[in-house]
Amino acid sequence: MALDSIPDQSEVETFKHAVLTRLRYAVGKDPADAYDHDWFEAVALAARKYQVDGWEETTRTIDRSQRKRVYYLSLEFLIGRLLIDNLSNLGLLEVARQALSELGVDLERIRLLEPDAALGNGGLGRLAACFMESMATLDIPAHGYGIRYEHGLFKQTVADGWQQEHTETWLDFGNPWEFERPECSYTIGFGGSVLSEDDGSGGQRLCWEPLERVRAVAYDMPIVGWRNASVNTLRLWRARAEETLRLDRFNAGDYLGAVADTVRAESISRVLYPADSTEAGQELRLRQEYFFVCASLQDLMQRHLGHGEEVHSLPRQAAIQLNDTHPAIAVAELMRLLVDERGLEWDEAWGLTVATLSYTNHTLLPEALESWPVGLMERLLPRHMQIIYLINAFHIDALRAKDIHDFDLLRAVSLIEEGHGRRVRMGNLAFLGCHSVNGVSALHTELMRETVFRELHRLYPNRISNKTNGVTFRRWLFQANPELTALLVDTLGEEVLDDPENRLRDFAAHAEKSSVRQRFAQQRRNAKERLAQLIEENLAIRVDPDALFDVHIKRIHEYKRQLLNLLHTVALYQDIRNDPATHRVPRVKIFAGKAAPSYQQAKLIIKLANDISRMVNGDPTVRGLLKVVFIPNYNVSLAESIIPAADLSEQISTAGLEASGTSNMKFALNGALTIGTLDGANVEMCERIGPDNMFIFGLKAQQVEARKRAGELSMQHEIAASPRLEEALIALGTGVFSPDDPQRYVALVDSLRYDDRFMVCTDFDAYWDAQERVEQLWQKPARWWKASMLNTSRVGWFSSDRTIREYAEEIWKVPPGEE
Ligand code: 26Q
Repeated sequence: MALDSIPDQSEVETFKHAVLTRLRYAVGKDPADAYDHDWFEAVALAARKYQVDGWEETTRTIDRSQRKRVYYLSLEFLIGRLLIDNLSNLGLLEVARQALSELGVDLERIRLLEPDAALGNGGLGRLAACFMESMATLDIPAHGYGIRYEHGLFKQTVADGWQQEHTETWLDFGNPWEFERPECSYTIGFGGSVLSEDDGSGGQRLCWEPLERVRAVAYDMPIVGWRNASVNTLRLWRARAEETLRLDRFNAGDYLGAVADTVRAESISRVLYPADSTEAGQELRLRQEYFFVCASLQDLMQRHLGHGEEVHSLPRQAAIQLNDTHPAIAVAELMRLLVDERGLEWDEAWGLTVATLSYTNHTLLPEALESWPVGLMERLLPRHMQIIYLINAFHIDALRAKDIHDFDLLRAVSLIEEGHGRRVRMGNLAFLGCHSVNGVSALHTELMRETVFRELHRLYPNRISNKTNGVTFRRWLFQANPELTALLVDTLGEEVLDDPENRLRDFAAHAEKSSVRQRFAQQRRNAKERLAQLIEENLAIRVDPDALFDVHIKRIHEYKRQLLNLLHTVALYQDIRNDPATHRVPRVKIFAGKAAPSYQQAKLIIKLANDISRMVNGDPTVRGLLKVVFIPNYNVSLAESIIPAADLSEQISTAGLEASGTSNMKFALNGALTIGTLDGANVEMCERIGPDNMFIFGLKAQQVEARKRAGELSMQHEIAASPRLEEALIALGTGVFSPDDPQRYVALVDSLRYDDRFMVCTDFDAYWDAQERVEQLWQKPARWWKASMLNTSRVGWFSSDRTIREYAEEIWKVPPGEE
């Protein structure tokens, strides 16, 4: 069914009935006194009924067929809103719209009442959500495992230009998509000691006696594939105390002590860590990691054995994918389960572990590589620490046996980092304990081989492979942009909905037709008008929908170089002031993104964006030519509104530092042109979209490396050679944008001048020139629209369906279902 086709009336009646029944019996309301939120809940519960029917069927079919299952372990699932996603994949979107309209309710209005489930920080979490949807669509029997955080990523507001964090409360009104499974719970141990006991046959067995025990309770969310394919499960764990009230303490009058253990236990699933790169190892984070790994492994082992299988067939029946090193403790935990609890020999257990597990790396930033202090590990997970030492010893012995004695090599591949304070390197643990290690774009994978895993890669040359990221087109095209989708269906036929990867290519032929081009331009104009309205409602700033919308939305990070864009904004502003007559392209610079609460420099960048915004928007001399907006509280829903309205997508990270990027793909899919460095997946996008349809600039990864090696981080030459840059830096440094505190950006400017780690100054001129090319093309609308349509037409390969097929065939060895 096309997204806008007319629904069958009997289906509409059935759905209406389903909604009314739920409104009455589950929500407890009569239509006459139902609030919008009551309607939202009733509709979600009605949709859920259809999901559950499919869910039972999927579960039964998979159980019967005994197909190999995929387990996707991730501390983050950035799912966003689910109502439209679910209705649309169930083929019920128009049915629901019609049914509700007959009941006098507007689906568009109630869909906004759903909280945006933000159980993730950014790219890695959103990738996990796209993958879950693609696996269901491709009929791959998959289970996602994670944590049911009570509070997702903080809500961001901006006060006087500064980021403020507020607790996020997505569960306040309950979650209609989840099923609590109190009967499905496991005990998770922490601390204590390791005892040696008789194994009953004359030998000794080591046995961990934890001091503290917490329960993990399952909450399941059904994940439905496109056209109602499979319905898979996302199982999130909630921490509960084993004993809610210590009656002994209570009776002794120690009321607080009686609940203290409960608070401590339940804090594990209280809140998502709001950092997207590792910070100094915090105990609670390690507890979260072990908690969900331990529960998930017990659960999948129980399912495996429950089906009459024995442990040895685990790798044949299960593939466990680790989303970054966050679940890497799984290596030691699976060994513990197999050796201590099932009595397997070490070598046999190791073979099974490696064959079952695989690991995806998402970062090369040295400060983001996860490691834990040995002391903390010993205290919290004493048996795991022993196992890690053993893995390390066997590993180093095996190398020595192969006559490898090179001290530097042995030090680099060790699981233990010896420095001031010994630490466990989770990346090396994951590399050794998994049969497959993958990067997320071609460039990133190549750099993994050359940098972080250089030595391990020499020892295991076949272990690393590349799986370039993708995004689900159901959410990022069909749902986010129904108007463009309708145009695609009208020009390419309904097949484009089922096979956009291949069908979109044919859209290129239509780029020549002026009627299609006009409609294409019109839908973009409508999206921009809607975004302009959103901006006006939220920020009371008026922007012109005919201006070029230049968009930079993502986590705020120095390597993502929002600063480079802000310097360009300042330079452009000064240029316009100096000579308004030479400027012909009205532009709106749109920024959005959250900074980790403890990342001071990132918070200062947000303040700078807001300072610049206030100054520029208030200056009558540039009015009409430049506007700057920072939209607060960037999340999945906001991305869905902004991306279809973007003309220019900023993907300008320092080359070599962005593992892949995924918003770059979403923008191109919706027809934005990319201004970007040759970094992450931009490289492969450029190969497919063509350099004429993107604006590529700046140092390449190797050049960045060469400069770092040469120690050329002082930027005096570059700055002296670029009067525009010098002028922009002077303006910032002298408080032109911060008259209330002229010193505010002095340190920031100094760091750009004397230690430009992210090469902002080096790339400035090249970026300026690329922006000039943008303006030249913008002034030739026919050429711009053509390039824009070619972007949509040529990004089909970046579908997460393609990515998942590669994982399934090359890593998991699961045959695709009958698509
Ligand atoms: C680790 C330990 C303690 C606290 C926090 C963390 C932590 C949390 C999240 C570390 C990293 C992250 C998230 C990383 C991330 O989102 N990486 C992005 O992954 C995308 C999907 O592969 C890529 O497209 C991006 O390039 C990459 O930056």
